[in-house]
Amino acid sequence: MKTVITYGTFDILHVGHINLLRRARALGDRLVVGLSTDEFNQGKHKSSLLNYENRKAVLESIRYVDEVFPERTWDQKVDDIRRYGADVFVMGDDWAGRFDFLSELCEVRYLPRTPDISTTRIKLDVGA
Ligand code: C2G
Repeated sequence: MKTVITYGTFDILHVGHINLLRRARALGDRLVVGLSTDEFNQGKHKSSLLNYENRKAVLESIRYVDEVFPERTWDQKVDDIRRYGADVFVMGDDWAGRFDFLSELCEVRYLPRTPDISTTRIKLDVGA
């Protein structure tokens, strides 16, 4: 069982998120997702429109996602990788280099972001 792990806020889900999740899942047999809690988002200076429970329910309904767990701190990734026995850590390449230290535990992959779409832009477009 090859486990892939990734993290994010996944607010107002869009094709950029789906492309990331689909490609991450294709790297293994299961994908577990660390979903930023509302409190952690404040620490990231990101306010999500949808709260954690809402974002979690949406992610759990996606065929590429096998499990969703809370991301509460920047420092939990090592423990998460060990707990899930993750073989591959995946993020979009806007994070390139930021998590290279995890390569001691598992493969670290940065996948190209999907261009021209972001939750921030969607919020601006709808005046949220
Ligand atoms: N993403 C993407 N293409 C986009 C938008 C997002 O590939 N057009 C990817 C991001 O690179 C990230 C994932 O989708 O890997 C989730 O994006 P966000 O919800 O914006 O997550 P972020 O705020 O980057 O949180 O500890 C890591 C953080 O929790 C990451």
